[in-house]
Amino acid sequence: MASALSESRISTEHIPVKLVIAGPFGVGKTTLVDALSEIKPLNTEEVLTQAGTLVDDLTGVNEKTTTTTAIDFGRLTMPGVVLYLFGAPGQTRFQVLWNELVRGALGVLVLADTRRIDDSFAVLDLVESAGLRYAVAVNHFPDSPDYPPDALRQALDLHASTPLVVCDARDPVSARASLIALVEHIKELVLS
Ligand SMILES: Nc1nc2c(ncn2[C@@H]2O[C@H](COP(=O)(O)OP(=O)(O)OP(=O)(O)O)[C@@H](O)[C@H]2O)c(=O)[nH]1
Ligand SMILES: [Mg+2]
Repeated sequence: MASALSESRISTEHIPVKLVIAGPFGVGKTTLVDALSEIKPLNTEEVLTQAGTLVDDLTGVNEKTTTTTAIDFGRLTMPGVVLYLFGAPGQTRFQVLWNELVRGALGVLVLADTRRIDDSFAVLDLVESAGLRYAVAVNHFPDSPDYPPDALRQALDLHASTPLVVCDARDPVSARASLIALVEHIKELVLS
């Protein structure tokens, strides 16, 4: 989406920052990158086939017709920084791309879905074992259960300082607030 969110022009004053958007299959990573990007986002979507129904669980996202097969890419300019957003593919069979994808990334926004919390564990393990800074954004769907933040934090086994926000990945304002939570967290860690 060519966004009116980002009015500022990129200059040498803008520090380039690479961020990765990760999370399980169908959690809304591509949707979030598309909602935020001020340039036409790069997508690598392929149509979901009948064969994939055996391995890709469409529970809760049965309207979904495509899946990311390599990356999503978008850009968002904020005061002083230009964020380069790299959306990861969701299925564990694409984890082979992970090391390349996160190389040079300043942090990761992990999207989660409260209808299938367990699905986030694999990606959280990857992020933590790579020592990456991260924040968690719960992408809220109409039938998502609302857990108290403490219960959710416990279920996801998050450190007390890890930001946990709820967002609507389709909404640029909400999606942007998730990224800001991540960027502020990174800033705190880098400056502390
Ligand atoms: N209701 C609702 N639907 C959403 C939301 N975010 C995404 N969707 C829908 O949910 C589906 C999944 O979105 P994607 O953005 O393709 O998910 P993804 O994480 O990129 O999926 P993979 O790349 O296949 O892992 C799509 O059909 C979206 O339209 C949301 O916040 N609310
Ligand atoms: Mg995707």
